[in-house]
Amino acid sequence: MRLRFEHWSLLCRGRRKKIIALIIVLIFLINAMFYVAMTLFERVHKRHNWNGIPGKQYDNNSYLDKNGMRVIVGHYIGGSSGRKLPEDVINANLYSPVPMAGEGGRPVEIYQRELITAKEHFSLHYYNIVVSDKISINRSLPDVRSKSCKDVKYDIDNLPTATVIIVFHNEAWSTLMRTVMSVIRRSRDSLVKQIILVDDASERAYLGKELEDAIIDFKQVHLLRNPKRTGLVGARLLGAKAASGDVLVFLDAHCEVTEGWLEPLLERAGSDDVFVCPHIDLISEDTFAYTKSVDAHWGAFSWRLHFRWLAPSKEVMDAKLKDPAKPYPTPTMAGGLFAVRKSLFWRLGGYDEGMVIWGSENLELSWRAWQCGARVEITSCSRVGHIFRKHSPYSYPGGVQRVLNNNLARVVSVWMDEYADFFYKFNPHVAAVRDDRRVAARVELRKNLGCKSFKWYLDNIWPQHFFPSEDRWFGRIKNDLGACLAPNASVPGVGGAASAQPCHPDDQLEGLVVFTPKGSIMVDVGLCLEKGNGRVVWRFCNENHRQYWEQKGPRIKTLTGLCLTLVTNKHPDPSGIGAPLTTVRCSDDPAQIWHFERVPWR
Ligand code: LR7
Ligand code: MN
Repeated sequence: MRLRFEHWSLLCRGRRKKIIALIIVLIFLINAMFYVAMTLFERVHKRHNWNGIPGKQYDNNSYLDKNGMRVIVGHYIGGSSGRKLPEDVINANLYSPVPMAGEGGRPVEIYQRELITAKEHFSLHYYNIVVSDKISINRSLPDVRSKSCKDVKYDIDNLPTATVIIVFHNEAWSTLMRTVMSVIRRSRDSLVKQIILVDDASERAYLGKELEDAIIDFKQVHLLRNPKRTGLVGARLLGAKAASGDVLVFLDAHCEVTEGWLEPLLERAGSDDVFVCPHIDLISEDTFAYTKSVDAHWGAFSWRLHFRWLAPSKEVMDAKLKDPAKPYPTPTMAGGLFAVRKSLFWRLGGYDEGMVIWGSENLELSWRAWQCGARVEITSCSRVGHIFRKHSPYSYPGGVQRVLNNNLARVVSVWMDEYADFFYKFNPHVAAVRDDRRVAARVELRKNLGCKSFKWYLDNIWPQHFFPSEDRWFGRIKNDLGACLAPNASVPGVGGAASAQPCHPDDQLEGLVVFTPKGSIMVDVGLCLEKGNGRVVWRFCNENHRQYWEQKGPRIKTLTGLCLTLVTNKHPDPSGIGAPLTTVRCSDDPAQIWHFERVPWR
C-alpha cells in the first residue's frame, strides 16, 4: 500500500502532474458533452413521441386529452389484415430480441432501413411489429404504483386464486408471449391457478405448433382452440368454462402486467359483488414505450354509445385524495381487463353469446353489473399496460358495420329501456337490425335477476351524465341570424373556443343540446358552454358557476346578467356561421336573440 502511494506521489510531480490534470479536465469535458448530447437527444425524441407529452395532438381516430389520456374516437374500422402481404410474411414469427431493447419500458428506436419494413408490416397488427420483435418477451418494466399502493399489505394466504384468461385472434407471437410471460414473471405462483390462452380460430402458422412448443414447459399455461371464430365473447366464455380458479382475470393478448398487479384485483374481487379493473397504462403502438396514464379516469360512453374515458366525478376524486389505494366506482369498464369472482360471473349470466367478434360487450357487462346489484370498479394499485391501436387488424365476417350494429342493437334493446328509443331514433342503421325476439333470453335473464332500470343507473351511478331526460330541455338553440349553438365540428370531445355552427336537421345529434334545470348547456361527451375570459368556450362540465346560464325570454344570460352574443363584425356570413361567441351587456342586437326549438328525444 505504502509503495503504491509513493508511486503515485512520484507521478504527480512536475510535467506529469500537468498531464494528469489535463487528462482529468478532458475526461470531465467529454462527460459533460456526452450529458448535454443525451439530454438534447431525449428532448428531441420526446417531441416526436406523442405518447410522452400531453397536449392536443390528435388524428381522426384518437387524441390525447388534457390529462394525457389517449381517447379513441368512434368505432374501429376494420383494417386490411395485412392481406396484401405475401403469405410467408404473414405467417412468419420474426421475434429476435436485441439486448436491452425496450428494457425498463423505454421506447425503442429502429434504424432508418427498418422503417420501411415496419411501415409495410404495420397493417398486420396495427402496431409496430418490428419494434415488438426486438423487445425481449421477458423485458423489465417500471413500477409506476403510487407509494400508498406499494405500502398496502395483503393477506396472501387468504386471497382467492386466479385463472387468467387471454383470448386472441391472429395476434403477433411476441406481444402474445410477452403478455403471458409478464403474468408468469410478475404474479405469485400460489395465486395463479391457471393461465388459459384461447385461440379464436387464428390462421397464422406461428400460432400453431410453434406456440404450443413455447408454452410446453409452463405447466400452468393451457391452450384452448375455438373450433370456429366467434369473436372475443365466445372465446372468453370458452376460457371461463375451463377455469378452476376462484377469480377470472381477463386480459387482452397485447398487455404487460407490472409488479404487484394481481393482489389488489384478487383482494377486491374476493368480495363477490364487483367487477374490478386494473388501471390501464399505455404501451405505445409505435415505440412500445410504457407510459403511465393519468391517475384517475373513468369509463363512460357517448350519445352514440362509443366508449370514452372521462374525468371521474368530484366525489370520486375527493375519495381518491383521501385514500389513493382504494378502488373507485366507474360507470363502465373498457372491457378487456378485469377480474371477477367466477361465481358472480356465472350468477349474472356470463356474457351475451349473441354478441360476436368485437364491440359493445363492455357496455353490456357494465350495465348488467350495475343494474343487477353488482358494481364496476377500478383499482389504481394494479397497473397493466395495453397497446391502444387506432384500427382493428382482423376481419369482421359479415362486414364491420353489420357486426358492430348487431352487438349495439342487442345491448340497447335489453338494457336501455326508454333510452333505447333515444338511441334508435338517432341511429336508424342500428334500429334497422334490431330484432327483439333474438334477445328474448337476455330480457328473461334481466327479469329473473330483478335488475333495475337504465334511468336508475344514469341517476345513481352516473349522475353527471349528459344524456337528455324527462326534466332536461333537449333541442336546437338557433340564433336570430340563422346559425346554431353547437360544439365546433372539430374532433369530437375536444373543447375550445365556441363559435356558431350551421344548423342540422332534427335527426342529427351534432346540432342538439341539453339544457338542464340547473342551467348547464351541455352536449355530447360532457362538454358544457362556459363563459371564458372574454370568449365563450366549450369545456368539460364541472359545476363551475361560469357554466350556468339562464333563459330569459329569447336571451341566454350568465349568472351576472350578461347576454350570450355572436360576434359578427368580422364575419361576412349573414347567418353568423363561424362567428365567435361572447358575453356582453344585453341590448336589442339580433346577435343576442336565440330561438329554442325543442326536439323530442325519443
Ligand atoms: O374476433 C376476435 N377474436 C378475439 O379473440 C376479435 C378479437 N379477439 C381478441 C383480440 O385478439 C384481443 O386479445 O380480443 C381481444 C380484444 O380485442 P382488441 O384488442 O382488438 O380490442 P380493443 O383493445 O381495441 O378494445 C376494447 O374493447 C373491446 C370491445 O369489444 C374489448 O372489450 C377489448 O377487450 C377492449 N380492450 C380493453 O379494454 C383494453 C383497454 C383499451 C381501451 C379502451
Ligand atoms: Mn386490445
